[in-house]
Amino acid sequence: MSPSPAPEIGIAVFILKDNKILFGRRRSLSIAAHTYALPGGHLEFGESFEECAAREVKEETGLDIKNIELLTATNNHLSDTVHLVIIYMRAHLSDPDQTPQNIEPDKCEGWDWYDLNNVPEQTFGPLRAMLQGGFNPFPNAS
Ligand code: 8DG
Ligand code: MG
Ligand code: MG
Repeated sequence: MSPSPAPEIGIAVFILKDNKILFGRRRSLSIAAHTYALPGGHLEFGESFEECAAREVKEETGLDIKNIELLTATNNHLSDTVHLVIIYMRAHLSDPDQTPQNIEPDKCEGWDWYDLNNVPEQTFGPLRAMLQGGFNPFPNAS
């Protein structure tokens, strides 16, 4: 008998710069192909959420981040075989002059900053639902 599928734990990071958020368009080999998503990845054994956020952001964009904070989590049972627990974090650039690099071009088409009021239409499903529901990752959000 094959083992039951287990939930995946993903960390997704809102990197905030002025009033903008960093998004990248995912390539076809990944889950949620062609959608725009936040930098992030899977929590590794023994890692804290903050360590995972800093590691994935560095691996995917080359950026160093600070003020890494937990925002919220969503529980997404998307199909018979896909169950994602997504932990959303927020962070700022350690050096505001840093620019994102596309370090994993096989996974991502490239990174760009988007205004909260003008995020790409084709956003990763659970993230889109959150943003359309009025979720605001900025610290001064009312
Ligand atoms: P890894 O192999 O480097 O550990 O992971 P990855 O290749 O970077 O993983 P990922 O697909 O980018 O993200 C991990 C999980 O999180 C994956 O099941 C998809 C899910 N996920 C969301 N929303 C978002 C999001 O906005 N950004 C990212 N990166 N992943 C997200 O549900
Ligand atoms: Mg990754
Ligand atoms: Mg990733």
